[in-house]
Amino acid sequence: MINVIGLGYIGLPTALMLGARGNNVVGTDINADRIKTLKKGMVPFEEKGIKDLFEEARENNIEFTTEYIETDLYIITVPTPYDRDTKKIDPSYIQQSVKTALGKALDEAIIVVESTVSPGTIDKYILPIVEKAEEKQGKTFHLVHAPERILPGNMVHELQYNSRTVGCYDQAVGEKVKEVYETFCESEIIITDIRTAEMSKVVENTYRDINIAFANELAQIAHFDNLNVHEIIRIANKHPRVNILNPGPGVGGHCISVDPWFLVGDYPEITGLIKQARKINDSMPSFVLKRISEVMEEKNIDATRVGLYGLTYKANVDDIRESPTLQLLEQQRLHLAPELKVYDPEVNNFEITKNQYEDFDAFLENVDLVVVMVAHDHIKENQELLKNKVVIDTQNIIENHDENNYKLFGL
Ligand code: SAJ
Repeated sequence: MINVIGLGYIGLPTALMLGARGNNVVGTDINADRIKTLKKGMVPFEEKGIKDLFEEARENNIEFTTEYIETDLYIITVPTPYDRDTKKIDPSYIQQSVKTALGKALDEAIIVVESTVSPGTIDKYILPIVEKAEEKQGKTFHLVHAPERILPGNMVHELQYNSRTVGCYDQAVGEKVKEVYETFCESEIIITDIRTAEMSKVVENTYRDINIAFANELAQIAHFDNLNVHEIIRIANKHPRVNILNPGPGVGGHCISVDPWFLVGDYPEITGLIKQARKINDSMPSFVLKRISEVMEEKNIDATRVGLYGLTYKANVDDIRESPTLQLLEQQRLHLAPELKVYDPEVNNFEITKNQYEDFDAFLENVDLVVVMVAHDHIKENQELLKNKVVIDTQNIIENHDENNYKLFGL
């Protein structure tokens, strides 16, 4: 029996996938409302393919509860919050779940931590808890770190086809965990030590942050010199060894904008590049704000007639954590400015910002300048509705603007 602890964006798809592939799974979450929703067979968030996966897992009798169960395999997928000022992670959720699991665990049980942690966390904050429990209970427990590696928006597919890393202290334990992951993972599963597993996970997200920062810096350079950054990138990417990413209004989500700080925090003297990349990406919402004020001035538009399209941190998801739009609104608040109007078709909570619209038509009626912050399919499919608007397209998705007479500005 596998007990998956923490049924959020990562834990729920993981539990469902394990269940769907014939494992006995119990999913545990401290949030009683979430458990109630799951017991009714409802998925608490949108994700491609998750409903079908849920059905398959239910056919295999997956269970949900607020309790930890007595078993020999726990998979911990609780969040790792971080302090916004010190950038240090707060391992307390992981510590608490490991402690509770150890209170129930059978002798020789394996505890797999999937949550992303800053390198060194397992040795420093989790291992001592396990050793203490072993001593107290006279049992043996095993710790494994198998960082999750799935892209929100494509989780079900990536769970199955992405390669995985299993970090362990003991090769035989790693092999056992690998066998479990092999029930659903069709790609390579690499066994390594715990510190290498921790570091490689953080490095993956840092790599992406640095590459996005390069694209964003190019956008700022191109704007300074009145050049089209997208055309420059399109041409440069024809080179066989060049693959520049897309500039945008910033980097959001709970991964790429967070993990690089772990390295900066731990190695402050030797992470100049990583820190600079973070700074560039964090500067993008302010850059967009500056672009808005330039265009308002040029087109003689009042701030009350400016609307931001998109609140989520990326296209076609409903997750708003650390989103560039929220960062931009935060900048506005710091300057004591009234918040701009906002609309997002993916977001069902209408209390996120003050001037948030539920209805796209009403939003359009009330704005003259639309700033496309997120490349949702919805706006790609409805772009003719922007015809009589001035548009700042931070995502480079509005097409044929000349024919349709858009007054279009880029980043
Ligand atoms: N972005 C750009 N330009 C680009 C690509 C992305 O501005 O060319 C922005 C997005 O709009 C978004 C942010 O970057 O705001 C991050 O989006 P993303 O889709 O690149 O990644 P995440 O944060 O959703 O998920 C990442 C993934 N990591 C990598 O691709 C290395 C995922 O595989 C990880 O599992 C996840 O972080 C995690 O949990 O760590």
